[in-house]
Amino acid sequence: MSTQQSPSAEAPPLPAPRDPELREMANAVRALSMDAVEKAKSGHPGMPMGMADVATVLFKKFLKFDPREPAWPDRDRFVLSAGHGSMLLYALLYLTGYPEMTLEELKRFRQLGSRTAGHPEYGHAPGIETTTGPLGQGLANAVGMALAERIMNARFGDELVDHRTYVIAGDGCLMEGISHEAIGLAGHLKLRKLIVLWDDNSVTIDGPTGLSVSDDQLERFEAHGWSVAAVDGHDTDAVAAALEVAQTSNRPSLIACRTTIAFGAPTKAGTAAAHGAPLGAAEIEGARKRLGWPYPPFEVPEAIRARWQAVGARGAEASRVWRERLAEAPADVRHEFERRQSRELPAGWRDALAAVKTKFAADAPKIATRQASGAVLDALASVMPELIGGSADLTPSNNTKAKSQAELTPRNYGGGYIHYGVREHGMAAAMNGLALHGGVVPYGGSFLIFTDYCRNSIRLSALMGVRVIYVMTHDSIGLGEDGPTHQPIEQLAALRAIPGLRVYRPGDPVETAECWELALSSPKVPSVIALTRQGLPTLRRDTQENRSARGGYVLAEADGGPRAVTLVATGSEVSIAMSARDLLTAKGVAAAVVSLPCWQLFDAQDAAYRARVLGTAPRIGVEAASPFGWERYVGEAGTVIGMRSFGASAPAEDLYRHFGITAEKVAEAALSVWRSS
Ligand SMILES: Cc1ncc(C[n+]2csc(CCOP(=O)(O)OP(=O)(O)O)c2C)c(N)n1
Repeated sequence: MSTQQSPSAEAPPLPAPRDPELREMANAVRALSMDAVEKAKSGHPGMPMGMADVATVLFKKFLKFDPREPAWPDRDRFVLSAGHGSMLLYALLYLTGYPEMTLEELKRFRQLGSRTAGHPEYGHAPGIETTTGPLGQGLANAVGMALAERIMNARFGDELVDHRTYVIAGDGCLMEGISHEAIGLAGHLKLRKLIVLWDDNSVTIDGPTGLSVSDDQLERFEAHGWSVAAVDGHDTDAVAAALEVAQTSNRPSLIACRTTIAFGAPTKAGTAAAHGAPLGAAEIEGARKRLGWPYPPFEVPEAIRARWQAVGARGAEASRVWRERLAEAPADVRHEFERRQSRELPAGWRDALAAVKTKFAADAPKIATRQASGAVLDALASVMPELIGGSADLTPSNNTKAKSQAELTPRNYGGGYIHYGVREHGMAAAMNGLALHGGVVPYGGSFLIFTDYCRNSIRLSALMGVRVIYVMTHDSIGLGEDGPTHQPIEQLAALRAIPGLRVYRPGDPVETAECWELALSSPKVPSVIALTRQGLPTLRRDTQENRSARGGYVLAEADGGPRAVTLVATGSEVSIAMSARDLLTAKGVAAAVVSLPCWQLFDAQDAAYRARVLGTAPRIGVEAASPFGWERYVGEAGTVIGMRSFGASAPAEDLYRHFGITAEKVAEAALSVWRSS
């Protein structure tokens, strides 16, 4: 007989719960979480076990949702920002009866093709409101969701839009820099229907939080204009009381919930050991004993299941009544609401855009593409009420504010323009939240160089497939005197490497209008539109077809004979290529110019089209950026006129000359390639 003590014998008994029924419900979440992580042999049991009591109170008493109508527009949003605790969310969705979150899915936790991915992924199952995992992102998405609610409420009123956004965030979320931007923005905008439940368990991966952080989170949030409260996260009455108070606050609310990570586990509770690894059979057995959960893995007794199902059924009546209200709303209001929910754009937007494009082609202005973009926005904003613009404090540089757009402020959520402040990352993550919420189409500006500051949010736009439009100006050394800290070099290549993201770099005003049309017309695709600071000539005078839609096209075919050389360029370098073509033509060398405003769209064309555009003559790539990636268009041995170092501080024209990105240099390179071909 073994003399080894079982873990439960060593651990003190758990204090009696405030409400045994709620504790049993929470224990169902705990057991499913430990079992799923154990079966997957990977995952994070600690956080779901620690926050099970808090989540049970939230779902049972507060959250407005209806598993049978998971897309109900007026549902409360629940965001699990601490995405590593994904089993908490999956268990809740299963227990409350989301039809697609079956027990089988819980058993397939973290397996290929399951809905129960390692971290919650938007689109895998209804009820997963956003993709979380990179800490802090969910919290910052939630700011966008809560803001979208206020925007839609300003337009459609309490009858149709009146819901809250709840977040569970961990120590990690609050340590990440993005949380600073997010909570500052939420406090400033007085997003009173945003409620954050902080899993205040004082444990991260490395050990106790005392190893790395001594922030007073309550004072911190308070300083940002939030209401704050601190409760024992295992005292369900206290959690409920704090949530009750938060409902009435006129500011966003933080509730610090003091919890024990892996609550119930006999030896690992309260320690980092429970954070991110299966508990192991003995520890699970001990936890079952301590929690008073004698049931086999993945089994929830009928009585407890029934209690959870009642929670899931609680919102059905409210959702039915809401649908009735929508049906009874005046037809124009209902149609507008439904149109915006369906992500369909209003009649007239393409005409408005076509009018600007036609004017560009007729007037042939020499303007920066950021100015052209500004003119496009002026035309669109008045016909697209869902367009919500903004900039991270570069409004006059990004040309992102349309003349008709009023400022969005806590006193006017009906405004269409957000001053995000110097918060690129917060802006990008909030835009993801705006897009995910629905009813609005967000775009926001900064300098292209600062896409590095918000890259993870851009990546998540692409991973989730949401229509967020990043208007990124000052897209090369062409920005001039601000110098190498501001001049993007590798950013285009880095953005093009993100799967599913469309990176547009229009070469003139007409292409700028075309790229905007493309970005808006794809409801499940995020876009970066890279725009110049410097003026560019209008190259395109034809407007019938959106030629940018194929990603690349022959802007100017070779004159007087078959192509001797093809110059392939993007953005501001298309006009340089056109001038080089003139120089080459004068020397009797027939050069074609291909404009390539969107690599992703060009790569998606059939091989015959791409071959026709690129031709068989030697090719030169021209782009004032890192040549990384250009080999696919010019060949392994091909020539790229680009940037092989950081830039420098000087007027733009001097820089172009200094770095050899001129029509003369392009023509020279073309001649040498042609001669040796
Ligand atoms: C941006 C980011 N950095 C690092 C990680 C890796 N990571 C996952 S969980 C975690 C610790 C989080 O601690 P906490 O929020 O307290 O969660 P708990 O230990 O309570 O589960 C870290 C560093 C991550 N997911 N995202």
